[in-house]
Amino acid sequence: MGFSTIAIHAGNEPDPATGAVSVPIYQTSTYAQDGLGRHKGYEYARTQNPTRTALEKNIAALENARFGFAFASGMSAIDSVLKLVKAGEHVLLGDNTYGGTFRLFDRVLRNYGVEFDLVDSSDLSEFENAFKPNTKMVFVETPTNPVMTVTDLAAVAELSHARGAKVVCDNTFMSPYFQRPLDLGCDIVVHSTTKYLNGHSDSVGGFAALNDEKDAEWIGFIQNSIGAILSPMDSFLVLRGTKTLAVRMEAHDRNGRQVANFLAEHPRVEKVYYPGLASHPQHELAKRQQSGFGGMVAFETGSLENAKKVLEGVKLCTLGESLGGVESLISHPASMTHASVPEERRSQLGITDGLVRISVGIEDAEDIIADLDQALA
Ligand code: P1T
Repeated sequence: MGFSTIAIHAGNEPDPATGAVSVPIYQTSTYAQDGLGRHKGYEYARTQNPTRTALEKNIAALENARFGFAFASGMSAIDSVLKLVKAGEHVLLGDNTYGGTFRLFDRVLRNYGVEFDLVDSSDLSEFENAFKPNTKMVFVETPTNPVMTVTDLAAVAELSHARGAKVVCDNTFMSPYFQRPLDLGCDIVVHSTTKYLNGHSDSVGGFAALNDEKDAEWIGFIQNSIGAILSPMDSFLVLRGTKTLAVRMEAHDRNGRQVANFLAEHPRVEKVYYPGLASHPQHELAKRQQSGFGGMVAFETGSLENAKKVLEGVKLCTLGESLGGVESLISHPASMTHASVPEERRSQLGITDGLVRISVGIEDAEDIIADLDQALA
């Protein structure tokens, strides 16, 4: 079956009680049991909820995964997956990730004895040399937030598996519509559903999908033990969102390409980060590994002052954190999403004070471009 058919139907069976075509919001904390130890498969809503179950089946199918778990946020999904790593074990973390992911390793997991090193996972020889005997996991984002560096997932999976490490890929920027990391050899895929999967900037959530039964059992156990579950209402919203994922991603991609091309030709823009541009150093890899380039574009304005003029000069684009919604959002990674990354690291990565990031929405492209044009002027 095709992607859109799966998106609309997987997990979305009519409600057995009423025939409701949309999976209802089962807003309940518990379920009546028929007798001691006799129930309909639902005991307590931290453990199971039918709305969440429907979403878990849906996104797992989109990622071509056997198992899926919906969490309260992208960060709680990532944290729960990291619970596969024990104290004294080592993780290779891509050197450019969402700032919150870096912060989780640096400020939280470190306290629990999880060792990690940052590695440029787009440089396979550096990557290969970074393994240690106790490396159990590799965690990468591709393309990265915000400088859009691409990692060759099949090559990283092969290198990692040969050294006994599992590969986790944060697929938030591409969504399963443009990239399916498990098909490329990764072990686990994570998402902030807050972004493209929900797509309407009205829910915070996260997801983990995988094929290994033993790891899935553990992640399910962690989900229930820690309780960072996605609520019934949010599960409903994301389930509604994924039905239109294909059409939205096509529109984000169309607009993303146009905005990137416009910025690349603009005299006030020093550099554009977008894997869809032929000038992107990993354009060929992106073309091979992704079926589109999406709507995330970052560009260098040269200074904080210039960035501020653009960020405060836009009228249609909204200044704010987050991404992946239907409306265009514009942000300043250095002071917003990546403020927890030390300044020295930020400047090595290109997250300068002059860097501006746009989550290109699905408004009419000419209106987004006109807005950026007047702000740049
Ligand atoms: O915000 P939350 O749902 O917890 O997701 C965290 C997260 C994980 N992974 C990636 C790639 C992300 O971009 C994010 C969140 N990012 C933003 C809020 C942002 O504006 O970049």
